[in-house]
Amino acid sequence: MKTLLTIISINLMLIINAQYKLSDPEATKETVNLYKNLVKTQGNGYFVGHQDDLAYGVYWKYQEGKSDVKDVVKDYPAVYGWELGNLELGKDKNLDGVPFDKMKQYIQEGYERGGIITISWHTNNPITGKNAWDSSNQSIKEILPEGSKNKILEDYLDKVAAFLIDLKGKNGEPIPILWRPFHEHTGTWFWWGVNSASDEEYKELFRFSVDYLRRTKNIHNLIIVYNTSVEYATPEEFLKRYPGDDYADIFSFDAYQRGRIEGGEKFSQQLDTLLSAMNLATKKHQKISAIGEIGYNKIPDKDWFTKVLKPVFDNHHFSYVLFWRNAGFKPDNNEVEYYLPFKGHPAEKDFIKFYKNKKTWFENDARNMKLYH
Ligand code: BMA
Repeated sequence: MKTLLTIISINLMLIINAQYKLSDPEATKETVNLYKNLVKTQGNGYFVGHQDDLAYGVYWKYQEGKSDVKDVVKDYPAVYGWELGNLELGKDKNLDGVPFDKMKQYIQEGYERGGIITISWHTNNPITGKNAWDSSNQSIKEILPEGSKNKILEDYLDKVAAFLIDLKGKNGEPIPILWRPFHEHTGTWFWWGVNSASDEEYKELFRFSVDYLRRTKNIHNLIIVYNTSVEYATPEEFLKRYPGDDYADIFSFDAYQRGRIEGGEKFSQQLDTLLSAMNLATKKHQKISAIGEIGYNKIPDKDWFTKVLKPVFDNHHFSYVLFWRNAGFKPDNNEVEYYLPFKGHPAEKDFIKFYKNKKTWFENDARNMKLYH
């Protein structure tokens, strides 16, 4: 009886997984392998990631091999987040000061060790020339095909393409990238957000950019991440600006706890709602789900990981979660920002507990899973 049930459930898994298809039919071998492995492992646990992990931590910058995560749990994160903002302007450092040539090395290192790479892009506003947070435009028509400023967007994408093309593994193979452009689009703060681009304009921007990288630039190592902020409660709302099945592989949202520690319960409930609604959408469209960004700045609650996150994470299927960056002190606005504990932080013990949980996968787990094979 038990064997029969196992056979049925394995076959059922195969049938379900067979419907999953990467949006780029020309994707490279390693990209297809990564995608299939993300589909296969989803639900058994989740990969844990960190933005800018290898570049700096709260009290250090650019030290070979160092990582706040590794200092605490003796393992690197499974997912490495990197950010391309300012690359489009021809600068040699991103908007947070990370040199692009170093970023390339870190990406190669993480990939060679078996980790997963995801990239976001707080791109400059091509209409006003100001930064990503300038949402003063009420339309983005000008930068879409036929628009008078379409060339500026193409020029930005050319710079992104050159960077992506340069990301190669030891054998010269393109490194698969989870590409998360025009993120948090349900919010109002970015120039591609809800107050600054209509739903149709947003979809067109998304499709145009993906097509440009795929077709014009012949880039086929991207797994595309569709990413909202927290402004939805139903799958329909989540998909309001969805560019279509050929333009997305992973569905995700970004969410942060803010304010008092007592708000933890409310944040758990919010995560539960966001994951439930998103997962109805992922099921319908046969896509992978993930949490694109998360955090509670400075982690004021020393039990946050196992008390607030773990219970709700354990109740849902999703592939990975990315904690935002350990920026430390930011001289530009005199603020301190970090989302994972460093050695000596009060939440260190709790994060180690979170690490030891079977469902959380860090780099050693990812390497053992041979995600690119
Ligand atoms: C924000 C903050 C900023 C940073 C931006 C892009 O959430 O961390 O300091 O410039 O992300 O990485």
